[in-house]
Amino acid sequence: MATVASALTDTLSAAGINTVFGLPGGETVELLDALRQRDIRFVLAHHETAAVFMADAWARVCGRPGACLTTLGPGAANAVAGVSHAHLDRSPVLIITAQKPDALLPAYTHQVVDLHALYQPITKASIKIDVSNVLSAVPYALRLAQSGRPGPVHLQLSNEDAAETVADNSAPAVKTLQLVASTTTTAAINRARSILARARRPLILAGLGLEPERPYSTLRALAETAQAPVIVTPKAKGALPDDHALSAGTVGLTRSDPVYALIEEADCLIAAGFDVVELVKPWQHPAPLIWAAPWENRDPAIPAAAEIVGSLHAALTELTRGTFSTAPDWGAPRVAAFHAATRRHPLPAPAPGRLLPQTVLAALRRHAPADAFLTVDVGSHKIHSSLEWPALMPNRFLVSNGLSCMGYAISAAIGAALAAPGTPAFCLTGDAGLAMNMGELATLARCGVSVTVVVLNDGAIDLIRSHQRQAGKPVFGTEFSPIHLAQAARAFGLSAHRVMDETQLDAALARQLRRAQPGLIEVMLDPISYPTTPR
Ligand SMILES: Cc1ncc(C[n+]2csc(CCOP(=O)(O)OP(=O)(O)O)c2C)c(N)n1
Ligand SMILES: [Mg+2]
Repeated sequence: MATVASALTDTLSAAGINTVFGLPGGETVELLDALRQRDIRFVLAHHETAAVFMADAWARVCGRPGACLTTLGPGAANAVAGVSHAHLDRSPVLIITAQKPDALLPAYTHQVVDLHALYQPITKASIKIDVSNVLSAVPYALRLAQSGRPGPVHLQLSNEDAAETVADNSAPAVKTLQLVASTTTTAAINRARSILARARRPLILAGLGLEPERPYSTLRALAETAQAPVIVTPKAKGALPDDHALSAGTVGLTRSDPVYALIEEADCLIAAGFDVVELVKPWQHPAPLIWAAPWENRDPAIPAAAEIVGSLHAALTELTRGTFSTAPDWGAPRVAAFHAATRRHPLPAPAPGRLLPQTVLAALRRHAPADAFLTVDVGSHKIHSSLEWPALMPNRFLVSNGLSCMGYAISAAIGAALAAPGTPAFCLTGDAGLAMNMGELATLARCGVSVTVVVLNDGAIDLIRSHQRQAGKPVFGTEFSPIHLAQAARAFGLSAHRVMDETQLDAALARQLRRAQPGLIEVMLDPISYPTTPR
């Protein structure tokens, strides 16, 4: 006899969800047991938000929704930062929480928080599951999470409801999901083509909306046909490989990213899956903008001269068929000149026994195979690596950028490595970001996947200290007693080394790649050369 719990897990399984991340409570034992019976791998995390980050990265790598499981009140509350990340980073994650059954309420209040109220603003829907709707609501939630602009969906299920018997035990097959509603009109395409036909300096902005369609070859064809430089947001890094002649760089890290100079020069902007949630300043550029995305231009709307809503692949293909009058000194020659002009000045010498962030990034690029994952946390190191990491493949640079939530990178590396066994993953994190989610080092050791955590020990929340210095204020509340992170990692069962020069770093990275086991490299960092450090 199927129960509500087994009907739910059957639907997850039919949708290709073979891994669920979470931290259960007493109110989730029915569902947990249904996962076991269905052979769905359950990855026990040490914090609920970490579980959501893992599910997000797993979803991103697999190209299908991720799922995580928490208990009611405290577990669901702990997951809120993770779900906010899935919301602002547009990630299709099902967050399944427990709750007390309606029959016990309102007399029973222990651990009861109104979870619909808590999750409604940060999810596409918050749905109570029981015997009456489990067969329809779960497939609907999966479809909703992926459609239009993707995002998280909350399912709430009590242990008592989970044990109820479902009359019809045949869970409906999840139909081929229609991910984007194609409402593209010929008029919109014609308008866009006529703007492009007049443009002398067209430029493409590619953002997180390339997911889940991944129209990378179409994007490249349009860029090459139009001779349009391509600027990506951090979440789209690698959509056009950074060694391509039209790859101009990354936007969205600071208010004065170098690529804003090119955006100012452009006389036509093609916004492909571009979501201003990734920018740290309001969008204010006068050049006519062609909007192409699987969702409407709202939330917030940016001024657009033409709007193509629907399949990005179809939109970019239609645009490529237009005519172009790009100036000969634009495109690849302009990108080459731009890179030459923005190349970094000579770097300062680091303090003895310390490495510069640029040395770390260059060593990582030397050692990491082109298809390796790099997950990056939030802080000065994120700004630096988002701007300067040469991404050679799409979907390999994973970052929290809509929410920009610390603690993301270690969990995302675990989720990505579980989704793509055999592909090495590197996690670049600040010391404060790692300390925030340190328990996941134990999850990493237990999972045994090939993740190398590279933690930058500068004893500071450096990005905030830089903001203080830029504001001319004394350093206050932004430094902490250094943690011996290699020692801490060993306590969690990881192989770990502290490195103090480039030779030691090279040796440690080479060792990690040979081992193909989880490990940690603690880099003693001198943050003096970060682009965010005031000069
Ligand atoms: C959960 C969360 N809390 C606070 C912040 C604000 N914040 C952004 S960067 C940062 C500093 C991070 O320090 P660390 O991880 O050591 O990285 P570093 O800046 O030193 O490279 C802080 C506190 C945030 N983004 N997320
Ligand atoms: Mg730090």
